Amino acid sequence: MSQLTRKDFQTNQEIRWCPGCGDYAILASMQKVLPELGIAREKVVFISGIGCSSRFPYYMNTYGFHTIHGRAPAIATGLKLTRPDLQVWVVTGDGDALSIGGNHLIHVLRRNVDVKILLFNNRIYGLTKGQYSPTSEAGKKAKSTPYGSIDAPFDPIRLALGAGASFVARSIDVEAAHLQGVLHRMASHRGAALVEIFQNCNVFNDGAFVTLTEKASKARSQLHLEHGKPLVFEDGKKGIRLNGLEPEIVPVGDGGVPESELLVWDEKAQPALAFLLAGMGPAFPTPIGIFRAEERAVHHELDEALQRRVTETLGDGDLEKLLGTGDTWTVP
Ligand SMILES: Cc1ncc(C[n+]2csc(CCOP(=O)(O)OP(=O)(O)O)c2C)c(N)n1
Ligand code: SF4
Repeated sequence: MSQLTRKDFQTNQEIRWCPGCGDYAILASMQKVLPELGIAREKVVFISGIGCSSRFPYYMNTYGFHTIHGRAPAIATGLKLTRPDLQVWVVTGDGDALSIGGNHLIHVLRRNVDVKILLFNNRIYGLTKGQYSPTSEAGKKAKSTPYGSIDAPFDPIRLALGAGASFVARSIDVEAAHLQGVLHRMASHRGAALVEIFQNCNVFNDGAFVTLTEKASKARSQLHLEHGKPLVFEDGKKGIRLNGLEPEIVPVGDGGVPESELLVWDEKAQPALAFLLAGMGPAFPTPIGIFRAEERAVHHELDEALQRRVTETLGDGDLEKLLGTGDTWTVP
């Protein structure tokens, strides 16, 4: 197979995202990473639900399905079971994945289906023109909440950890190098891998992540999770220490605490710590990177093993016979 390039993954479709939308940067990162994986285009499939982000498969020169609202994980599960040789990516938005599709999302993670999920989180419904979403902050004024939302938002990272996801990460649309690094890790992970990507919807929720992306504030606002490294931010001047079960911000170095007192990140540790970091709250920097990466049994392999075991003891199945056993009756 000749070496593919980013261009090979672009299509001739007119891109129908608003100018300036964060989706463009995510698309560019994905198209940069795919040729580096060395997988044939016909072995790659993108499956989406409904939303602006879910238009993604049209812009990828691979196989793809633009499916129904919230149901991409179900379609991806079916595809992976019948064609385990394919690399299956799911593209979804915060509304698509966490509202109408919340149930499907938790089960694809629980089952550890070998799919890679890109969850574009712009904390708003983009396609339907600006209603609040399950990740919109309390008090959010939007088209559907003109006096402010009274709902507590939930955090996709905590939801994924709670569902037993074997790989959970967070990145940002405009942090290309970081996002591409996470995409590489997801591609090599065996099992369900989810990345929450903070994505700017410059039309209906502009600037939702501005403190994380602005040059002036990003060093104090982003906390990079790197396996085996102590948790430091603000150019190494501050760190995170655990005081019992409470994280605290401490100064590091001259006059501060020694680095040895800081929390050292372990993406393979039991998920309680990742859960704690994900919920640190607004007074803390926002963790970016891989919260959890764990090897555990993969859904389609468990299914294949089960089929082998049953066939060895009971022989090949016969669907007609199975349907005809037990109580059957004919409807006149
Ligand atoms: C069954 C059904 N209910 C509602 C809708 C309307 N709808 C389309 S997209 C969407 C939400 C999209 O928001 P999000 O997933 O955050 O994606 P974004 O557009 O922001 O990328 C909704 C409610 C629909 N298409 N189908
Ligand atoms: S509405 Fe928002 S999310 Fe949708 S294309 Fe426009 S900027 Fe992007």
